[in-house]
Amino acid sequence: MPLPPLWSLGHQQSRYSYYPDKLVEHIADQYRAHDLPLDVIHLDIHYMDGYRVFTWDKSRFPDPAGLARSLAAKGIRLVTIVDPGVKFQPEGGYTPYDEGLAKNFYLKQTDGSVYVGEVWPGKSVFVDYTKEDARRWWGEQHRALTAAGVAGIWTDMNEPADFRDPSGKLHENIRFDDLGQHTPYNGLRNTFALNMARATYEGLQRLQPDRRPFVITRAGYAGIQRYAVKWTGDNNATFASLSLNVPMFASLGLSGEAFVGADIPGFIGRGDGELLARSYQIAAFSPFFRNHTAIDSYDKEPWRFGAYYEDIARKFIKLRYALLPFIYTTMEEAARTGVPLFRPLVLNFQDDENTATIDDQFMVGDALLAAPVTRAAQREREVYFPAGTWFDYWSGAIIAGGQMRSVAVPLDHLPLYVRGGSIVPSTVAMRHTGEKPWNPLRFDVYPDAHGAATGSLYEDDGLSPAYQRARCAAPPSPSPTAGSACAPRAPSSRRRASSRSSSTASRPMPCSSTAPR
Ligand code: NBV
Repeated sequence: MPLPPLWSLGHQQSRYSYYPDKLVEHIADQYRAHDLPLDVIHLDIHYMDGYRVFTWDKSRFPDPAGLARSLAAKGIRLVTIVDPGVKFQPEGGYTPYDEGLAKNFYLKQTDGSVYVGEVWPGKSVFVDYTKEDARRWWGEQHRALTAAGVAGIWTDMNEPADFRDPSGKLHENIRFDDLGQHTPYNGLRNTFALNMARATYEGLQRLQPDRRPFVITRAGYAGIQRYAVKWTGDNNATFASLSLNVPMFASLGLSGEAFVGADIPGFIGRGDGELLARSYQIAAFSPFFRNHTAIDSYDKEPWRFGAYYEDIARKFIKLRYALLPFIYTTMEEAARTGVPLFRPLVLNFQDDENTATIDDQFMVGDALLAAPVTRAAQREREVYFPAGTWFDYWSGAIIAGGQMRSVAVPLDHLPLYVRGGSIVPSTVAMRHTGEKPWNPLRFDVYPDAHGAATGSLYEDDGLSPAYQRARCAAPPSPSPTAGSACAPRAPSSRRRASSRSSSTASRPMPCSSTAPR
């Protein structure tokens, strides 16, 4: 996957759907008033004029650019949903439909006619993204959104969903152009979302060459990570659904999709404060970090559940922001190597057979081990510690590895441990990722049994694709000198540090924040 913009690792809020613009402003203001960090608000399908993609409903959003500017002043970006179904409007008046038709870009049937399905706008047509010029054209359409200041695109319904004939029988007549091979629909359907995401990603690259694109997708195919972040779709607001997070994120990560996440605390159904608290404890470490809810569902912003639960959500949202130096560094590793941020234990401890079946604990990078709670009313759980030395993240207490332990899990507590031998960079929580540089920058050193520890810090502008030019040609130097693998003035830098102490400390030893910046 490409390195994402730093802001896309921040906390995000969505609803099906926030409108009008005043409500969006209100949500942003509530976030700030409640001292809850937030980087993004998502606009779901009701921002469009009659669900016509690449339009704005002018009564709900009379001045989208003004809204984006006002949110930007609060450090919040806008992401808008874009569905593949283009409203079938033969009577005219909808330019994207007319243009796509004139250019012969829509999926056709064996008799040469355009396939007309049905999605939110009613009768709809679908772009044949196997055509390069159609992909380019689709990408260009996003100008209607980026020109208004939209920072990212959320592609949905891209299986593609079609209400006309859920059996798929009618689709048997559809042919993809597929470089003139006219491949039957079923032969390429699974690549529809991949090619749509590619069209979107490359379109954003062309429209905003100085920005890293941010695209979210529901559907995908091998290679989707090159273009889009995967969220796991319409989950239930239940503990049963929450318990799937760890196995799903870990499996997606092992499949090359390192940037993944699920709707917090769940899309369908009500969910309660306890579920919200436990959801945030996992989501704080899932790369994509978004609260979202269904159209007919209860509001699920953290303050809707009462102060007690809101406080727990805040604690974990702030933990996420404080750990961003570590998380961003590990995402850079994922972009460079494919090794994900969110890992099953078996990835880090491949020689430990006990880890092979653990799907209710996870590693965050190489350093952190989390053992979340995914059952209602659970106040104690077993945690497995692979061999080595472990530090309780909260108390600093040392735990010997190679054992199973029972730990107390009050609702405000996530069992979180640091592997001895790690150096974890962190900063202070902020209202949004762009509020200020990571200053103070803190390095917590957790020695192994020999008193040694290593860790990395990756920094760049967080926004532009300049990192691709500046990426170090050589792998990071294992020497303790910071920044030795990159030229000092390069726009990005990865520093690797080691530390060796003569004794094993009973508490992590915070280094000073005076690292050269
Ligand atoms: O666009 C509306 C929803 C969206 O909120 C959700 O996140 C998607 O997974 N969308 C599905 C279509 C309707 C679902 C009932």
